[in-house]
Amino acid sequence: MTLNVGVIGVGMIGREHINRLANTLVGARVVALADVDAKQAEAVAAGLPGAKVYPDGEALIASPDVQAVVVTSWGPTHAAYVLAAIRAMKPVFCEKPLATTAEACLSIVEAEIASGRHLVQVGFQRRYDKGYRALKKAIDDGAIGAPLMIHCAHRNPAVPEAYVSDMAIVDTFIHEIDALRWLIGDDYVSAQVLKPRNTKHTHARLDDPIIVLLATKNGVRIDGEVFVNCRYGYDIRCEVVGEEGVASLPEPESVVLRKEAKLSTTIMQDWKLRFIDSYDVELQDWIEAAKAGKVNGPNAWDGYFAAVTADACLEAMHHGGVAEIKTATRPKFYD
Ligand code: NAD
Ligand code: ISE
Repeated sequence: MTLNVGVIGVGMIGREHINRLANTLVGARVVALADVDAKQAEAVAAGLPGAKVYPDGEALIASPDVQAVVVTSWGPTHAAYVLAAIRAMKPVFCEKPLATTAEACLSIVEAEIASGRHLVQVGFQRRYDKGYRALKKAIDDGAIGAPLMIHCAHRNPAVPEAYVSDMAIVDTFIHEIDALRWLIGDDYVSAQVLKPRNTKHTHARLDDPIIVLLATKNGVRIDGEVFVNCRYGYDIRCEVVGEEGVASLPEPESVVLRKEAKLSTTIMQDWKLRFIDSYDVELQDWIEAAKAGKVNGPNAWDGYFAAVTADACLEAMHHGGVAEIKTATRPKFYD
């Protein structure tokens, strides 16, 4: 069976996902598009035989031609579309964030439980990255003993003026928030944010770099650097220190050059290329799971947990000190 997918939001990541659904992956076709920028939606539909443009996301979700929904519109619009998809009992893949407030995420959790079906997946693609999966396997196999500390970094070469301090948490570090919790199977209890001296490459509304400190229920301590004007490349680093050894995220594959008395490899510049394989695997897995009426990837509870953690990081960043991370009790539905 081919899954008929409707995509809401045909911006940057929306077009990337449409392209992989239409040309790279198997088992799905894009039959419907919606975007507040109708012209843009029409332009994308022109390259997709049989795809229809709907006047808004709600109409797309309600259409009997649409069996499953991908939400790639702006973050503040996600919650309403995800709730509408749940009401229509249609599987929905929502790019991060699930919603821009923890309360809205919790209302999605409650609606999904009330529907009695697992319908919601959140776009935390690092769980599908080959390197992160190998790292998790090493930890789960006991290769380094019990984890004690994680040192990680999320570096981008540069960001535009529109990128402001909060985005370092809610757009950027949010990936670490989800990936690290999944990596070690442990929940966070507190957050703190340190601000080193700013790089001269930042602007007035962005503190860059920052260091986020997280503590987990089992006492693991995490330090995560977010440095979005590092200049040299897009660089994701993660080192887990355990009782018996240390496990590190592998570097992306790159040819090693020996030339002019130097040994060198290339560092990627673009996050889309760094995670291209994980986006493919993530959406292929979602297609299969949606057909089987399951959710294998990050679910609504994970989206909620990430939102509560991000809120605590923001509180710590704005007011200093250590912010407690307190969530609702995890419902059995998500066991
Ligand atoms: P974008 O601005 O390029 O595209 C967003 C699109 O949504 C635009 O075309 C806009 O017109 C449309 N839109 C806005 N409001 C809408 C509404 N109410 N209904 C329908 N369409 C609407 O943004 P983007 O970079 O593609 O990001 C989209 C989402 O994907 C964000 O939530 C972002 O955080 C997430 N994202 C995730 C990753 C990842 O690595 N997982 C990477 C980039 C972006
Ligand atoms: C961007 O918003 C993303 O979601 C990318 O996956 C991330 O790695 C990048 O640094 C963010 O800015």
